[in-house]
Amino acid sequence: MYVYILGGFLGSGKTSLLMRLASMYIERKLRVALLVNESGEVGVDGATLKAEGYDAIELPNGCICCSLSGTLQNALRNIKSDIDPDIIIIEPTGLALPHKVKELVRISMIDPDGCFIIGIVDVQRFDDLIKKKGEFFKRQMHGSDFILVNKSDLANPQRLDEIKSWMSSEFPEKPLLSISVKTGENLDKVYEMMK
Ligand SMILES: Nc1nc2c(ncn2[C@@H]2O[C@H](COP(=O)(O)OP(=O)(O)OP(=O)(O)O)[C@@H](O)[C@H]2O)c(=O)[nH]1
Ligand SMILES: [Mg+2]
Repeated sequence: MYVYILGGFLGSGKTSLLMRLASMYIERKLRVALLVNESGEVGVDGATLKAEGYDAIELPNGCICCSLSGTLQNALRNIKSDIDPDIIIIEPTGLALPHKVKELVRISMIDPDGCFIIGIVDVQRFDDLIKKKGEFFKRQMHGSDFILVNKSDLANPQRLDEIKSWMSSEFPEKPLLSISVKTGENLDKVYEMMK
């Protein structure tokens, strides 16, 4: 069993990607469990600091496969014992720090074969995010095993290159790929990276 955590700011495309990946796994007859942590927070300008103190994740009632579980760790243990999927994909809120989620996975004792963080960057709001929440953004990306620059359909090639250069100078060791969940660009490559 492999666990993937989708890290990325509010609106970066986590849920969209989660659904596309889930259907790719299902098409290939793999069992996938999704854990989504709704933020319920809209217009959360001042909430970034609050998110930095995130210790545990409370799952919403609408949690896809574990509506009885109150916490991420319980949910993970229940998923493992009840479903035992090939893949678990977790979407924390856009204000969570994914490396903290990874730590929760580690101490939950579900003992996955691997646990990876996928960082998602929003092309459309890139400048704004860097300007207003640059430090938080970097902390969010810091723990990623690879980084996806999403919404490539909304940027011209030059702009896309600028963003990718910025990301690779900031995170030189991390694999980087531009994708569009909307058009499907490079999603097959993402799938390959995840196996
Ligand atoms: N043009 C374009 N829009 C996209 C793409 N991916 C996602 N979106 C749109 O971006 C918006 C936010 O996408 P979500 O998948 O809800 O993003 P999220 O990260 O789950 O958002 P939160 O859970 O609120 O943090 C939606 O309107 C999506 O349709 C893409 O590749 N291109
Ligand atoms: Mg979402």
